[in-house]
Amino acid sequence: MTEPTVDAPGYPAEFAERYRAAGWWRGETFGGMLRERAERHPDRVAVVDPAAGGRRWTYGELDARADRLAAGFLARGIGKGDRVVVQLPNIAEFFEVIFALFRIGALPVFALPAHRETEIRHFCSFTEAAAYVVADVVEGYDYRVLADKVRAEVPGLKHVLVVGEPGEHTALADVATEPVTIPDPPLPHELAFLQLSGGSTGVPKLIPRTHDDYIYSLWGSNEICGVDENSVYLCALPAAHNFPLSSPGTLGALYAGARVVLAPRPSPDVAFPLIERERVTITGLVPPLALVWTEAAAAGDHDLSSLDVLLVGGAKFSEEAARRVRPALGCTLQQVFGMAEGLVNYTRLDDPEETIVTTQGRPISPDDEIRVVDDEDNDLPTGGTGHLLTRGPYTIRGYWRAPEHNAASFTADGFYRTGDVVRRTETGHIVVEGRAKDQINRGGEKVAAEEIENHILAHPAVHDVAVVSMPDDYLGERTCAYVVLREGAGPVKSVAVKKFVRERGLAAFKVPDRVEFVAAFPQTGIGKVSKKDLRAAIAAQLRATTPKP
Ligand code: AMP
Ligand code: DBH
Repeated sequence: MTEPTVDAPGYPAEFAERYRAAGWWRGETFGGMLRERAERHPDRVAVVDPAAGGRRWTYGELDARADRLAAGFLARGIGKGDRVVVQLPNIAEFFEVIFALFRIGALPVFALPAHRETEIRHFCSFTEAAAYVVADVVEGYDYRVLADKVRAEVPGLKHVLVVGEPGEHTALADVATEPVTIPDPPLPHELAFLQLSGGSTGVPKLIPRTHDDYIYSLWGSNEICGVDENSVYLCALPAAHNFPLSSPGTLGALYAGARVVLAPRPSPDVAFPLIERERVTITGLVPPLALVWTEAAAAGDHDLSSLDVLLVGGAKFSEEAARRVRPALGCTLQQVFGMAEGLVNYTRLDDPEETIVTTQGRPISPDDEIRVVDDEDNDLPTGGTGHLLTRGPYTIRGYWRAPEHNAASFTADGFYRTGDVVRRTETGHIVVEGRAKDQINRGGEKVAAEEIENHILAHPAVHDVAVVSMPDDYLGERTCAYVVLREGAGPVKSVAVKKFVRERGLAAFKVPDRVEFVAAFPQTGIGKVSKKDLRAAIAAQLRATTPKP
């Protein structure tokens, strides 16, 4: 095995050699890539941040800022291999911070702005983070208060760095110093960062990505999505999420020497004026937002004619909604079915419209190995519906510090068990048919049933709980918690259960949308809770109570 780290399985040497020989792994690092672009075109705009009165950082400026902040991190004792939890909104400093960390070989851990105390505490303690980076107040929420709590609970966390007013903590602006020579810069095959998995287990797992493998997913995506130096990518989703980060995302755009425009929010009232003003050519959305944009575009108040490509992914995009994109927005729809663990599929820009609206695309790489198997891992013939397993030049071989999960999530020969149920067409396009993992996909936001069940079980009146998905017109799915109360427990209201989960300090999207109280759960033949029956029950109940349009 090559050794990206002792903490996670690397790519076996024979595969690493193959991926290098094929030209997928180019031997670049993120730090080196930004330097090269900055030297080539220092005055080209890299990042447009309409917040903070509107800032435009050139490649030269971003590069210089990353250098200064890298030196500041080193001066504070943050160095190669150290983990730094980064929880920032869509602001220019996000890139300054991550490129500074990339440069010194410290590993960003990509938290989302929605995460709260429980998740951040876990990220900081599990990764033994040296630092936690936040912005002061975003959308009315004070992240310094969150940082206070986390710091009190995670003694090893030495630094809290704040973009803006630092309060009790350290201002990020005070960290940067004169650039220094980096003592031990990261190598291309080494880890670059830890990405989060939507997960299906009690706590979110961390995904170790290398410079080589991730950079391949960037330029591979750029070629497929038509991103070049003239592109303008609008980052409408949370920047730290794998989709807007890499498919082809902000990092793909920076790799191409293109321009990144940051949207503080993805709603049409914010995004459409930015598209018009900055002549945005490409962006990515989850299905619920794509629906909202399609409807809002009909009003015609903004000139969206610069938009060439709209990527939609993160959750299944219905065929019906997909058909409306081109007429409404005047751009090509590109479906993307990806995962932070690696594999990313795209419909191609020149695919027939039928393929674009009815499939979730095909892999980036000729070296992406795809298997569709039955419950016993037997390969199915083309067209058969089964479990998707994958292995390839940018798909991890194991989660970070999770040997027991790895045994279940990967085959002995290194295929990742995606948990998705798919079929493949004759053209090699993948159609997502369902899911075998115990997860709810709330319009692209993943909720691991077990994680929420554990929190609800902590409620003193709760005897047992099962969290399942229920169909939803807007999000595709929402969460429903079926609860069995303890014998003799007084009546509990569903709002009380929701409040209980919220107060445990979880991201709002994990609070159950609905709580149903039952006397007992339906069982499978072998006496396990039948989630299939619970899903059917709530779906039937919703059908019976929602009036037909
Ligand atoms: P994660 O592993 O948290 O990065 O989430 C990736 C998962 O999101 C995939 O395994 C799928 O379950 C789901 N997903 C992503 N894109 C799509 C899509 N276009 N259609 C259906 N499911 C998707
Ligand atoms: O859902 C995802 O995680 C996802 C979707 C589209 C992703 O990671 C990606 C593209 O890269």
